[in-house]
Amino acid sequence: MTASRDRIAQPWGTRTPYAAGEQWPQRVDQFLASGVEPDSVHRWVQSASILHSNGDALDIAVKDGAIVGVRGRGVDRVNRGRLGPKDLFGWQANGSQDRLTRPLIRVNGELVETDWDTAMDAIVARSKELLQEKGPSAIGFYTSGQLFLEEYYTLGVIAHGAIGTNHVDGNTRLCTATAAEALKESFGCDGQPASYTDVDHADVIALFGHNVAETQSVLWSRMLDRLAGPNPPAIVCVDPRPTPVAEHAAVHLAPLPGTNVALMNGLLHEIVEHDWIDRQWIEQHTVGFDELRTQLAPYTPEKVAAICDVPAANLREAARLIGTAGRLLSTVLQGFYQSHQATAAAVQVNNLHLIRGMLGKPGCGVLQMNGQPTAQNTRECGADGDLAGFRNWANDSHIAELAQLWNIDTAQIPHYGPPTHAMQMFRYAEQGSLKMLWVSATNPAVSLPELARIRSILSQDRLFLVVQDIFRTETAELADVVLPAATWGEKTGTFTNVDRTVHLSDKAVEPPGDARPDLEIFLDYARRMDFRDKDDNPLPPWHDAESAFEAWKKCSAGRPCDYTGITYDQLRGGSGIQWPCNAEHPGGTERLYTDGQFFSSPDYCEAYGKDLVTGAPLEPTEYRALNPDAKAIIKAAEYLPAHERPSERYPFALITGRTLYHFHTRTKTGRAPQLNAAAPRAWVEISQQDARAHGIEEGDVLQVSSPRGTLQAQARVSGIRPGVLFVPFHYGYWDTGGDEHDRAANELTITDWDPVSKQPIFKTAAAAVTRIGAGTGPAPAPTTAASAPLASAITPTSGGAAALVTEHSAATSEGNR
Ligand SMILES: Nc1nc2c(c(=O)[nH]1)N[C@H]1C(S)=C(S)[C@@H](COP(=O)(O)OP(=O)(O)OC[C@H]3O[C@@H](n4cnc5c(=O)[nH]c(N)nc54)[C@H](O)[C@@H]3O)O[C@H]1N2
Ligand SMILES: Nc1nc2c(c(=O)[nH]1)N[C@H]1C(S)=C(S)[C@@H](COP(=O)(O)OP(=O)(O)OC[C@H]3O[C@@H](n4cnc5c(=O)[nH]c(N)nc54)[C@H](O)[C@@H]3O)O[C@H]1N2
Ligand SMILES: [Mo]
Repeated sequence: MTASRDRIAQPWGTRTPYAAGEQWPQRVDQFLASGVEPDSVHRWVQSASILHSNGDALDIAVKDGAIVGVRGRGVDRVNRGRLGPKDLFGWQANGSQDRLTRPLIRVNGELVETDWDTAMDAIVARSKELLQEKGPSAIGFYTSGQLFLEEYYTLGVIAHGAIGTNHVDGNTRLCTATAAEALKESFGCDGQPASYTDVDHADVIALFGHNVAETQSVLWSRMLDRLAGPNPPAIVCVDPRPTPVAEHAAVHLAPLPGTNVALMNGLLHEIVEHDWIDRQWIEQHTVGFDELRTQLAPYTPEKVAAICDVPAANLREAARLIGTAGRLLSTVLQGFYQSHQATAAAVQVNNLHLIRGMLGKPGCGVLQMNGQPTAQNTRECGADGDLAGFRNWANDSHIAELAQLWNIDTAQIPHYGPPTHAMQMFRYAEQGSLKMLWVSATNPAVSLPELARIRSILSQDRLFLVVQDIFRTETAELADVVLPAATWGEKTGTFTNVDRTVHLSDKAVEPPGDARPDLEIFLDYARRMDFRDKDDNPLPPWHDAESAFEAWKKCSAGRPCDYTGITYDQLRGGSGIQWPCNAEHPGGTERLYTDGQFFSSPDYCEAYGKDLVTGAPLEPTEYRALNPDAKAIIKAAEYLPAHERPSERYPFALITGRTLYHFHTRTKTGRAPQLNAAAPRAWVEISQQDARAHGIEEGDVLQVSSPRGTLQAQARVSGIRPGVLFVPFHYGYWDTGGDEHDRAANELTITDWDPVSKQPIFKTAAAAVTRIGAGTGPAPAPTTAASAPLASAITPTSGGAAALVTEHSAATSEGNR
């Protein structure tokens, strides 16, 4: 059956219901530019989506050397052909007239066009000068979760190996540092235990601070199809906003922001009290349960209800569902990772599974979610404050392995302390010890907290700032040298989604002008710097994407993220493949920890762990004493109130986050007409109760202020819980024509981070709101999801004929939700 749907109005498309244990039916979504007939497409080139972490496999339609559309890949295990709105429409940004096509260099205060030799020679001259005068610690790299595996591994080898700086991190610090840390704390190593196929088997799915409907919309379609089929799962939702997940939940807990640890301790308390635990599994496979039980004692439902401001009865009901589930799947994302006590809270979700023995079986597992499409690879390849192959910086034999692989001296790889985290790198730049910062594929002038401070750091004369992007972003405007990159569709490489599925993305078209793939840029830098290994061979020795991938395979051999069984050829044609994939598991691995064995032995583990409250690292000897036999680690944490709480002057809790139609700082989605029209400007979500108390109506212009700054936007009176304001963080000022900063959420956010994962806190701050005046109509916020208005007279969000998408499936039932 073939249907045509406005996929701005109906983001999740047509339902294809299925029952527990069945395979998710295929539905192939296709969108082509207007006027392009399917049979006029010249080539379909294999890839996967790059605007979230789901890894939806797709083919890129090419006609006359240009991208003209996309089609989902029905054979793929991840999406079975489906695509989300950003996947369907976002590719149009590639063809934007305002792509960067030539390098830029600052001359007399202005950025002017130049050639590659001039741009690269300026970077090389500054690098050499700094290395000679100040040493490697004067140079830092701030990269992304949006490049390809081959690019991260190359950057990691250049930074950690050839230069020897410890200052290498990614925007993944803002994104999934807590996911990685929570996995290390509980299982001794990064790597997702679960698989997306667990959605097909679960009978309870619990989502913790995760608005999957808007942020991994195809994964939500999978859950919706289970909900529409026989014996559907019960959904538990923990989120202060009325997300689509909350609407479909059997229990929705809407805690005060920043109280997640109290809430989790409350759930665990009930589960232990009722003995809904698997004692034998705990005994055989874990350490630390007794400390947990002691820690939980005070967290009675009544006490927790008071801290979180949720009804005690709902807490009990959520605990009962989770505690009695036969097959429990949990997901965790930014409502935990970017909130107060991030790692401590995320680890308590792992604990739910450890005390119930719910791991490594169909329908049982934890997804400590990723956000960005390639964040998993930033972590695996050591471009973000981890070391390549999930190696442990505090284990000398792991450093020796890397030195041998890279054929350099062990002493050349910095490991005197943990790799520097992003917020600390910006602090070093502020203080002046970091003198050159190379930013690739991220836009910190909009995405970091407390933007007034970030602007002042990045604009300093004494900081040499290199920005490698595809557009002239707010950050590029502050650079000394801007390098024009080729992007997805214009270069080849691999990347790995949340559930360890590796996809290949092939080059479909030529990049615009002189733009070059990020991999080529990094390798060109290495050649011009003349980096060498011990035998005087070029370092890194590889020369293109496939040779970089082959080198990475050697680095991954024997580690949890083992890619040795994967080749580019195997990734072409069929479905993506889940790592580990090696001689023992030639077809890949669906679930980790099926045998209750963990990657946590003291000699093998990625990290020795930290104190969940203070972040103090454990000594190797302490870890060995705690966990000699490679078990999973149950770690308890007490709840502590957030540093910045609502006060008389700033009476609201401010949270920030996403909408379905935009990706981050909108450099791509703001240039896709259907997506931009669906959410053209920023807004502020406020509850009806608070709106009434402040004389605010839908569409009124508000000023929101925090101790850091202010912004102005129209009010959306929504079902958000009272006492909380929500602002989307997508809106910078590249497209306002001016330099006014007062619409970016990060003007308001606080410079503070989780002590364990060092992830900045974007979801716990205090703010005040003032009504400035009436607006011209309702807020420019979508009506389809969490930002839906309470007022019914507002025109629903729609993309009209321009957003019609073809959906092809064997059998479907009608309806969007
Ligand atoms: N459409 C879209 N999709 C995306 C992205 C995008 O920009 N746009 N970005 C991708 C990336 S990089 C990421 S990291 C993911 C993020 O995906 P999500 O984490 O799902 O998205 P967010 O909107 O940041 O936050 C999720 C929810 O956390 C809730 N929340 C806020 N504070 C708290 C709290 O203290 N406790 C609890 N329990 N909940 C809280 C918010 O109400 C919000 O609904 O999305 C990915 N997918
Ligand atoms: N207040 C608040 N702030 C947040 C968050 C929040 O929830 N609230 N979320 C945080 C999270 S989870 C994230 S992931 C970050 C995201 O923050 P950023 O990473 O700053 O956001 P993006 O807009 O994705 O920036 C990516 C940049 O890379 C460029 N680019 C795209 N493709 C390529 C390529 O192939 N090569 C190169 N060289 N460049 C490319 C894009 O044009 C864009 O400028 O924001 C964080 N900041
Ligand atoms: Mo993210």
